[in-house]
Amino acid sequence: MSDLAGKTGLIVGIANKRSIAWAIARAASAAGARLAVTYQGERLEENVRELAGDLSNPLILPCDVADDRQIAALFEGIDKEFGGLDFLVHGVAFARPHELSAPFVETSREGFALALDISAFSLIALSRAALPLMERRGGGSILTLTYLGSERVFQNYNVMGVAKAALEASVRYLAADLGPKGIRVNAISAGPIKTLAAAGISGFSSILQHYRDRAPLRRTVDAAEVADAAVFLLGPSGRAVTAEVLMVDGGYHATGM
Ligand code: 0WD
Repeated sequence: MSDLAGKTGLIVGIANKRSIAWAIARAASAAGARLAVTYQGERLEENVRELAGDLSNPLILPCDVADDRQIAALFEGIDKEFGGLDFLVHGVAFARPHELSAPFVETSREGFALALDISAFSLIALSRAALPLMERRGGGSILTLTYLGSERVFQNYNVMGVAKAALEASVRYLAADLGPKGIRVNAISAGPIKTLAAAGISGFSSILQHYRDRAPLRRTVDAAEVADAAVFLLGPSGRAVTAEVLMVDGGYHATGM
């Protein structure tokens, strides 16, 4: 595949080799893109640097999406090196353990604000910072990752479900705002995949089994399958698609009884 040949992209949300954002980075790189990848703090720097060794000529920069100065510095660095940006992948989410284990009614004000800030507002902040760089390229494609917990109740997903609902609404509002500039904004709603973030949700294995039992394809999905759909949305094949939440979940979302 060379759908992304000559394009430059930014991938935010790589924690380790299981991260969905990493699968997307690999697929985008294989499709010909040159990438900037970020790490959140020193804790993840080594992981990300090691993984990025597989990419061709990557730009590796820090970015904690809770910090406006780091966002500004990130885009300065990208501007300097790439002189513009064709696509952005947002694969970031966070909720405190308390909010993922206590009954939902016990959600704290701070825990709610933090989950919504990191998991939803950050898409707006990154899109705003990417805007001038994408305008310089005559358009762009922005992609985030969401989950069906935005619409339906999954045990222990709690405040993250609320954050994903806000994220999906943000996709639509950003798409309306940026569409006239040729910038598309979409989300992939992935089926459950065992990653670091997923490990924070107790009972996650039983969610996986439920998908194996009930999804029309009778299996779970893997990160490489999500990445293939991402390359479609990021590249020219997806050029007429915006404001969309694409389900990549083996069809689970369509099931009732
Ligand atoms: O089943 C799953 N794994 C699904 C994940 C199903 C459907 C959607 N998703 C979503 C997640 O909600 C998230 O938005 O996909 C996205 C990527 O998640 P992932 O690949 O499952 O998880 P992980 O590999 O942990 O990457 C998320 C990363 C963080 O990792 P940890 O686990 O260390 O918090 O988001 C990053 C961090 O690297 N992150 C941040 N990055 C910058 N600034 C921040 C932050 N403040 N907080 C978290």
